[in-house]
Order: sequence, then structure tokens, then C-alpha cells
Amino acid sequence: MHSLEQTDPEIFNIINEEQRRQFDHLELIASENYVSKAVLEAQGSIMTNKYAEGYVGKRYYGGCQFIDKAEQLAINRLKKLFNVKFANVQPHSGSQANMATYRALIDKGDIILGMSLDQGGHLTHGHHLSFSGQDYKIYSYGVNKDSETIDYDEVRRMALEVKPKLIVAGASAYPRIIEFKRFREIADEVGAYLMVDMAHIAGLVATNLHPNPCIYADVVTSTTHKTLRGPRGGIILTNNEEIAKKIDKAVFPGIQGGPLMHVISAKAVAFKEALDPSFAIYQKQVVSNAKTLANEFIKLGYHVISGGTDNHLLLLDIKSKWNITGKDAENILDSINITVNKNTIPFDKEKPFLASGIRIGTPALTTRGMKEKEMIEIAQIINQALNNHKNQEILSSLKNKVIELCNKYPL
Ligand code: DSN
Repeated sequence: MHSLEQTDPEIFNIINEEQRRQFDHLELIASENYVSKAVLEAQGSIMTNKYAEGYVGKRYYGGCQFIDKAEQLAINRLKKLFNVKFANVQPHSGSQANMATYRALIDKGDIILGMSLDQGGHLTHGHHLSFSGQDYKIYSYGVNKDSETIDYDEVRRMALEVKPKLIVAGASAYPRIIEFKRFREIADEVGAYLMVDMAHIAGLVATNLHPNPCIYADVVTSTTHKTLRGPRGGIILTNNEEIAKKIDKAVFPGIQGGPLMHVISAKAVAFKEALDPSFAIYQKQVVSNAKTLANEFIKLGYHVISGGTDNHLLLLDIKSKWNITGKDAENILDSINITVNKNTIPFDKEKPFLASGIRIGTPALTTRGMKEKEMIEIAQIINQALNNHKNQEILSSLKNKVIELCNKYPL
């Protein structure tokens, strides 16, 4: 960092401040993680200097011999990781992976059936403020009011009624296993494509802790920075050669220009790390930590959405327990160095900006080495903070406990 300090002390200091924040806060945002030094090194490398529009062996620029090697390595490792025939590693983000997939499979104005954002889906699965809701005709499914899990019969009923060209499965705030086989059957019954966005659970899929959507879906998209613990970016997978060609065209030149080769190199590193047996041990711990947190909150009298979790995250109903919003809870926890995000819960009466719940995930803390014992302690700290949120003395003693815990598990 020596030259950065000299050239731009302002950014140098901001990065140091952010590093300190990442060190002395408990990071419980379900979609975040800490990458390895090797991933950081690749992403911060001279690969950023190269233009490489096109694909391996078919570039629009000279000097791509090493770039080609890096992209091919990323593709090979990714195909092995998810046991799939074709992979595109160029999407700059998950949203762009989804946009390219829609463009490859369907036409503007066609019908998509996806999970609604306020019940666990994602902006790009059809929200009216996203391109997805603006370019396509959207119908949304949610969860069952009693079980708070996806009601596959209801998805089928809707699919038969609205006849979508594309069904989107996958979520950003759903704590249960998603039955991709059921989605495939429904898609087949109505003649729709099935796309699975596995961004949140990709690390679990890679280690067989969640069914692999590549077996069932026409296309699978993902980000690379959540449970997969790579650099910020997107990927697209398929087993169908014709679709693979369309996807490649839709990514470049369809919606992107030059690929971010420093990021693609870092993706290759992350895929190598994910193929290592130690990654499976890490993912098992991620799930076990989430289950421990959920059980502890249930013991403390919280309504945990769907009664628990099968994956890396849980949704906590804050409103019913403390009569404050998710936003209030986010702020209270932030004041004691715990980072979470407010989240709507199924059938929420609050607006998304306030929300009745918070979403809690364990990928980042598990990377730091925390286990069940720390999860129980964290649940208790969160509970005490929410219970005593007007008592500054208690809040500051809880903050000290959080910092102690962070010091015990350095990054
Ligand atoms: N914003 C991400 C999340 O937090 O789940 C999804 O893209």
C-alpha cells in the first residue's frame, strides 16, 4: 500500500478505516464474506490493464495469450465445481448475469414468473423498479402464510394460469432448501424455461449441502462473492450447448464490453479454493452456525421465519417481539458494532425501508473461525441490545463484548 499512501492519502486512509470497521464489527449480512489474500492479490493485479473483448481464442484485441489462459482456467474450474458443461465467467455482477440470461432465453414483453422481493426474491426477479420488471411482464409467487415456505402447488397453479415463458427460482432471503426438481416439473408442464439464481447458496451447492440446480435448470446464474467467497462478480452456467451460445452473445456484445480480467483471475482463484476439501468443512460450519443462531433465537422467544433454517441465513421477526422496526434494530445493532440488514418478512405490514425483520447470515463470521459457542453468545448479545436499546450503559458494555470477540478472531 506504500504507493497508494503517497499518491492518494485520502483513499489510503478511507481504505484503512474500512479495514478497521471490517475487523472490529461482527459482520452478519448474509450476502457478504471475507475473501482470501490470494483472491485479493489476483483482483488487485496488473490483469486490470488488459482489454479482452470477446472470448477465449476469439478476441478483438491482440496480446490476449495470458488472459486466455486465465479465463480458460476459471471456466474449467467452475465447470468442475458445479459439474456442468458450459460456463460464462464474464458477467460483472449477478444482476448482469440475470439480464443476459433473460435476453438469451426470451423476448421483451414475455412473461416471467419469479419470487417477489418482499417474500424473499431479488430485485432482478421482476421488481417494477428493476429492468426485469420494466422489460418483461411479471407475475410473482411468494411463500405460504402458515409454513412461510414456498408453496409449490401455488407456484404450479400460477404457472398454469399465467403461462410464463420463464420461471425464475432462487432467492436472497429464503432460509429453506429450494426444491428445484419441483420447479422443473412445473416448468415442463407449462413449456417454460427454468432459470435458477443460486447467488446466495452457491457455496452450499458446490459442497453438496444444497441440491444442485444445474441438474434441473436450463440456466443457472450466481454471484461469486457470497457463500462462494470469491471476488464481487457474476457467472452463468448451463448444460445446453445452444443456450450456452446464446448466453455468450447476450453477455458480450449484448450487454457488456471488455471483461474485468483482474476479477476473472480472482474468480479462478476462488474456484480453486472452493474445490479444496477445506471448503466443504467451512460450508458445513456455515450451516451449523446458522442453525445454532436460529435455535438460540427460538429459545429466546423470537419468531424465526419458517421455524429455522437449512442454509446460511435466518430471518428474524423483530416487530412481533419488541414492537420496533427492522430499521430500528439495524441501527441499534450498528451502535454496538454488529452489522445486519433490515428485511421484510413474509406478509410484512411495514414498508421495505422500515421492514419488520432483520436478515442474519453466518458466512463471514464462519470465515473468521467462529463456531457454535460464539453464535450462542452473539444471539444473546443481540437480544440484550434490543431489550435494552435505551440504556447507553448496557449498550456500551455489549459493544465491548463484541470488540473482544472480534479481537479473538482476527481477519
Ligand atoms: N444485495 C444482495 C443481498 O444482500 O442479498 C443480493 O444481490
